[in-house]
Amino acid sequence: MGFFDKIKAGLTKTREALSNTLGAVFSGFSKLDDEFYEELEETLILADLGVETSMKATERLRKVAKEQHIKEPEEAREALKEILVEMLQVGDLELKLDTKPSVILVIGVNGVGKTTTIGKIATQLVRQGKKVLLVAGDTFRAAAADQLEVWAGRSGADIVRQHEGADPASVV
Ligand SMILES: Nc1nc2c(ncn2[C@@H]2O[C@H](COP(=O)(O)OP(=O)(O)O)[C@@H](O)[C@H]2O)c(=O)[nH]1
Ligand SMILES: [Mg+2]
Repeated sequence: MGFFDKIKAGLTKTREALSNTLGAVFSGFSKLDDEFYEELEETLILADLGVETSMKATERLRKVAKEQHIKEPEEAREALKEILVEMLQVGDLELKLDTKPSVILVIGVNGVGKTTTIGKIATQLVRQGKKVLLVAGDTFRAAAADQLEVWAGRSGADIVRQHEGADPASVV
């Protein structure tokens, strides 16, 4: 499987959830009223697009529909497609790993997907033949390091961890 096919396959669940529920929104309304936009925004959020992106996309659709005199939900579907594609153009996101060693610091509030993302990145880098070391700098909860250890096992990366409450700097 090629790189883009892999990404496509990986996104199958998201894509299916999105197209099923979005389809229902567009076919469930006969006109583009406030209720339609509310339902659309909620559907985008539930399909994992993020609150901010969902709100932005819905606002843009309102604007485009007004400017282009779009009245039918079916036409709006095409307009939304263009809006979402445009919003996906976020520039160069490539990881720059030219230095040896390269360090990726992952930070973020609880539950946003740091550990899962670390697992995914580690898997890709290991597959590229790189030597990957996960470092469990979050020593606040023992479970955080346990979870990272599971991902190290899955991805084939090495791991450095310490006991709960250890000085994160000492682990790093
Ligand atoms: N829907 C969805 N769930 C995710 C995604 N990434 C992580 N999760 C889930 O979100 C929850 C928190 O993820 P985790 O990686 O532990 O977040 P962390 O606290 O930032 O380390 C877990 O149940 C993950 O399975 C994602 O891209 N989409
Ligand atoms: Mg975590």
